[in-house]
Amino acid sequence: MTIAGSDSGGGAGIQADLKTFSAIGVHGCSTITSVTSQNTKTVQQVQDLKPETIQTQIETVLDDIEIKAIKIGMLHNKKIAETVYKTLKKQDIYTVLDPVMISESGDPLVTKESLKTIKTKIIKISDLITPNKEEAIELSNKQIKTKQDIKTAAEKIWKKGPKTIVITGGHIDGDDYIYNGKKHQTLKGKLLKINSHGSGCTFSSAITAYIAKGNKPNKAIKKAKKFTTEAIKNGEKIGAGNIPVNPNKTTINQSNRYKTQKNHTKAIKKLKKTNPTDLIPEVGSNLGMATKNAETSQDIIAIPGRIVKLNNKIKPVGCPKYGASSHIARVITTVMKHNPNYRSAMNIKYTPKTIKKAKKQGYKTTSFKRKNVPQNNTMSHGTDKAIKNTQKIPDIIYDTGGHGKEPMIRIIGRNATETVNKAIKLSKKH
Ligand code: PXL
Repeated sequence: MTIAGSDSGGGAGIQADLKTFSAIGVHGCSTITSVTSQNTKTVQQVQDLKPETIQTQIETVLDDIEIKAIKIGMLHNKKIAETVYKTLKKQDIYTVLDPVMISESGDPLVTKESLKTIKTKIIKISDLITPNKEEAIELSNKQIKTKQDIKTAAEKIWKKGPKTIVITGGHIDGDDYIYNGKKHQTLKGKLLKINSHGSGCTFSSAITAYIAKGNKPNKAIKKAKKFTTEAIKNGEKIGAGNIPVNPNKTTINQSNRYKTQKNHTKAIKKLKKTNPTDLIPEVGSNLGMATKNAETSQDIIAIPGRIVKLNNKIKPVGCPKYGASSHIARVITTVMKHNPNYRSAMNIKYTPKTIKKAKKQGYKTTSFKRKNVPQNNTMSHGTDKAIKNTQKIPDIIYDTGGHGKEPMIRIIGRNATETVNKAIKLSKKH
């Protein structure tokens, strides 16, 4: 469960916490403390909920649902902080405190009086705390200028109650500093040059989720750092101000990669079963498929070492792998620039008869001449040139070769199985 404020801009607070919980695979409950009216630039208004409403949210959830860990975020006024303290102190649930003080836009998120309750009471009932540099200074009454200052501040905060202190390095050098009462540890990181929004909320709720899943604090912190780094990198500029983190994009990307791989594997299986060996050119063939929103060849799955003809059988040399091709990947990325729904291609042997057969079957064919495109990056230039002559994405882009270059047909499809089905229909055997 998260006990935090709502961010109408969807980047931080309750919204970031619940996205994080679901991305990590736990059921998230929420107690909303305040409703903020904000966008990527500013916090326009803060409406605090009544203390009773906060108390009943917590109690109603705890009364029925087995809460494994709690994260505390924004506690705007003293009454709210006191209520959370009073309601939670009877509990023995692992509690992570994100001692929120100021938003990324520079607006205050807690009153002076509330901060006092956080510093004296809320901190006492917290097992783990995740202050950034400024928050650590406030909590420890200690300036932070050197690495030794970070350690001293952590030790001072530890004395207030939490068993684990993580001073986050987003405003320092990207490393996180952990102290558990016995030893100091540095968790290496990279300082990202992104004005992100919601990273602190995401980090503390990721720790909470990993704790809820049974991880020890140190493991949970490590996993949460990795998770948060990805969420920051995946942020998208949706407004004029700070860039909200995206805790779910990695999961979605992984799911897209899995779906793409499944389709590609099915296509390769069909190719082996139907065995159209006459389609394999001298240099070998490859079948590629890109994920949705692919950006580089690393997002395109293909066969390492290509597909060859061996003992009259179609043989993929290696196992399907992302980033395994450069030629077919360049064809695909170029096609996708014209229409992102066409994410697959396969090169097959060129013969004039094959082109004739394709035309007879109603395939849309187009071609380029090697001598008319730059020698470097022929696949991209050639594909681009060929498509520019057409209204629709063609089924086939071919060229009749050049000095020392085998002529080639490239079949284009929306996915790998469609591409392979188009190819098989051109084989003499079918
Ligand atoms: O990042 C701290 C934070 C916490 N909670 C809410 C916020 C913010 C930052 O803007 O809006 C609701």
